[in-house]
Formats: sequence, structure tokens, C-alpha cells
Amino acid sequence: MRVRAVLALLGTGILLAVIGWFWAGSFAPDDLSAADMGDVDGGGGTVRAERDRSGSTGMTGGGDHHDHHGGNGRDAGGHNAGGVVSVDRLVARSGPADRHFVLRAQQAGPHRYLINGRTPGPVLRVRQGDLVEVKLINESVPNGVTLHWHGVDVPNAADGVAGVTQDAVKIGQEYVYRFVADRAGTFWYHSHQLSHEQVLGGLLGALVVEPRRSTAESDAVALIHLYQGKRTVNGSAARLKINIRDGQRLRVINTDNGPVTLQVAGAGYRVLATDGSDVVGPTEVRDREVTVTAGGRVDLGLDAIPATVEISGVGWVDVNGGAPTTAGTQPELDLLRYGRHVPVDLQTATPDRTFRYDLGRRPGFVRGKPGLWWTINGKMWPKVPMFMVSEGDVVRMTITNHSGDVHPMHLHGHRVLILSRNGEPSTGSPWWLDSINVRDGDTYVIAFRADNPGIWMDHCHNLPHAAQGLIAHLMYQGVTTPYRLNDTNEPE
Ligand SMILES: [Cu+2]
Repeated sequence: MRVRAVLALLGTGILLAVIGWFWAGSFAPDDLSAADMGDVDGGGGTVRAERDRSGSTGMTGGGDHHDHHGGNGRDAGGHNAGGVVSVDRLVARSGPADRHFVLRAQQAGPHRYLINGRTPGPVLRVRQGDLVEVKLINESVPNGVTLHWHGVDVPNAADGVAGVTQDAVKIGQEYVYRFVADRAGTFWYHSHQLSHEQVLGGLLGALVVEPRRSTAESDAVALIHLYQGKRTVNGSAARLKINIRDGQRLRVINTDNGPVTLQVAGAGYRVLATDGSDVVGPTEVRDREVTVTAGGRVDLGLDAIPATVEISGVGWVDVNGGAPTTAGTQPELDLLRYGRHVPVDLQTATPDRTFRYDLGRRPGFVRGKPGLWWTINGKMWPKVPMFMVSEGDVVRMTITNHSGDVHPMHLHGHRVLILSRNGEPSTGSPWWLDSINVRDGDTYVIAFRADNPGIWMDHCHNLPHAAQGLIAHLMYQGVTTPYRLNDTNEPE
């Protein structure tokens, strides 16, 4: 009897100790360098020793040494004698900017944010190749702000992630972003300080990079955002009329946390671009809806006008007086097979690094709180992977999702090529994305070239999910950051 009681007590004690151990491991330090975060994953390539100063080894793979040196002509200067460069040395070329903007961030009330007195903020229009300079001034946001240039492969110092590439800009302070708009396309900007709160509350706007050779006003922007539970287009919940000429493009930007679908009635349409990359050989589509990933963009070309573009949950965008329709759901246009297949200059069959980004969910603790939490490669935040690369590497990543929910996966600073989905290879136009709609049960194999040194977030753009720990980083060897993740720098 007595032995049994002792054993029961012992068992309970062990159980409590195990729970306590998991609980204790669910906190990150109050003040942490992103460079020291997570478990190092070398993806089969070498990992240089300086990353391991924190003691978090856990290097995987082994493999051959791949030593590439910036083949893309970027300035390799800025490295000190130890071969380590700080993120704030990773900047655009010097010299006068072609375009200047001043954006003033304001807090208009609880969960309400403005840029230059409005939300969404102004549509910034630049020309491909422009050196763009944006001065962000925080007028009245007590928690601080930043701006991230979603989809633009900016130099790391301009990436706008609080605690990783800069400090959050406090009231009365400013930060200047400089980058070359090297790819024409549809992009957007948003705060990356407390982003689950500030982006939802309106600290965002559209960025259009016009092609070098284009006539002015050759397109229209439709920025979708949910304000206080109400879905809007360009800030208006009312029916939106767009006058569009033949040959113009409708740039749809989904700034929400979940996917939206577009239906076109009264005309055929073409998908001209996804996430700021043009589709090769876009053919006419009829009676199929197209999905716009959370954070993603789709440029539509309408083959006839008037026509109507319906956005799920919004109502419609009226194009030159097209009548509203009440079509139910349509089969989805599969961009895996859309457009003309052409070769891409990326050796995806022989990658230098191979990673997996496996999305799951299970009970446990995050920051000491019990719950059903997201996992990456089986582990919860802060034990998320740190994907290590060297400049010039070809990287292959397999993203799988068995978490029970859709995750719009967004890698900063790079566009990625979709190689396959659920084992089916991409047979359409090269499908470049920065925001991938990874549904429950899906497996995507993607590839990209590591050609933009820095420390880059690779996270879910359902921003509450990111705040719940669905974030990892891609880190170039030899890059470090002086910024700290703490109670004033909270990028999620
Ligand atoms: Cu998610």
C-alpha cells in the first residue's frame, strides 16, 4: 500500500517535472538577438562556427563544403576582418535617390492607424530601376512602427523588421528606407512592428513598380483589407467603380490574413502576374476563380470591358459599369499549369542546401502559456529552425502542412520558384511567388537563389499565426545584427 503510494507520488512528480521542463523551455530570453534564435539547420551545407557562439549547435546534414561568393555583383564590402557584416551595412547603392517619399505614421484610436492621414496609405508609384528613398516618421504610434516592403527584394537594412534589421521607430523619430525597385510589379508596404495589430489596424499601403517602358496610368490598384471585420477595396466598403482601358492591368493586393478569390464576369481575363512576377504566355481564362494568397498579389488583364471583378466577401469591383453577378463558386484556376513553360536559370536539381519547413500543430507551451500551438519541423517557438545559407547557394525547400489550417508562407528578401505541389511538377509559366497559399495537406517544393545577404524572416503571413510562433529565419553566414528582440521590438 505504502509502496504504491510512493510510486504514484513519484510518477506524479516525474510527470510534473516533464511538464515543467517543457514549460520552462517555452520562453525566449527577454532580450534576444535574432541571429541566435532557433536551431541551426545547415540544409546539408556547412555552417560556420560564429553562429554557434550561443551554444545552440544542432547543425544538421554535414555534406560538402559549398563556398560561393556573390555572383550577382553586389558590393561585398562592409565585411570586417573577421568576415562578419552587420545588417545595417547591407544597403542600396549610395548616391541621390530617383524618388523620395515621406510617410507619417499616426495612431487614430485603439487598433486604428493611418499613414499621411489615411488608410490605406498613399499608393507609391515608382519606375523600374529607380533608387527609392522613403522617410518614415512616427508622429503618434506609442508602440513604435517600421515599414516592410512586401515582395520587394530590398537590401536587408531596408527590410523593416523590428528587432532584426532596425529598431522600431518611436514617436518623434524617423527611419530612411533606400532600395532599388529592380522588378516591375505589384507590391505593398506595411509595419513589421506588432504587425498582427498594426497591419490589421491599417498601417499599410500599395507600392507599384511600373515597367521601364510604359505609359502613365496604365493600371488600377485594388487593395483588399479587412477593417473592423468589414472587407474593403482601397479603404471603401461601398461598391467600387474602376474605369479601365483595354490593355490595362488590375493590380489586386490581398493584405488580409486569409486568402480571397476573384471571379470575373462578363469577360475573359488573363493572369498577367503573381506577386510581382510576370506570367509567361498568359492565356484567356473563363469561368474560373483565381485565389489571391494572404499577402499575395494577382495582376489581372481583362479581355473585354465592361466587366465585373467579384472579390469573395467584398461584393464587387465594377469595371466600366459591368453588372454585378451572383455566380457561386467556380473551379479554381490552377497556376501550376497556367501559361507557357520556359526554362529558368536556376539549378534546382542540384541544390546547395535542402531544407524542410514542416507545419504542424500540437499541445504544449509557448511563452509559458498552454495551448494547441503551431509547430515547425515538430518544434514550437522559440525552438524554430534557423535556415543557414551562403551567398550564391541554390536552395530547395519542401513545405508541408498537416496543421489543420491554411498558411500563407512568406519569405522576405527573395522570390521563390514553385517546383511542384503534392508531387505534381509545375508545367506552366515559371511560377514565382513570395506568398504561398499552403493549404492543409499540401506539400510544395520550392527553390530560390540565395542572392541577397541578410537575416530574413520566413513566416506565416496570417499575422496572428506569426504572433503565435509560426516564424523562422533564413540567415546568411557571416551576417549579424546589432538589434534585439525585446519588449520594444516585437516584429510579429
Ligand atoms: Cu499560418
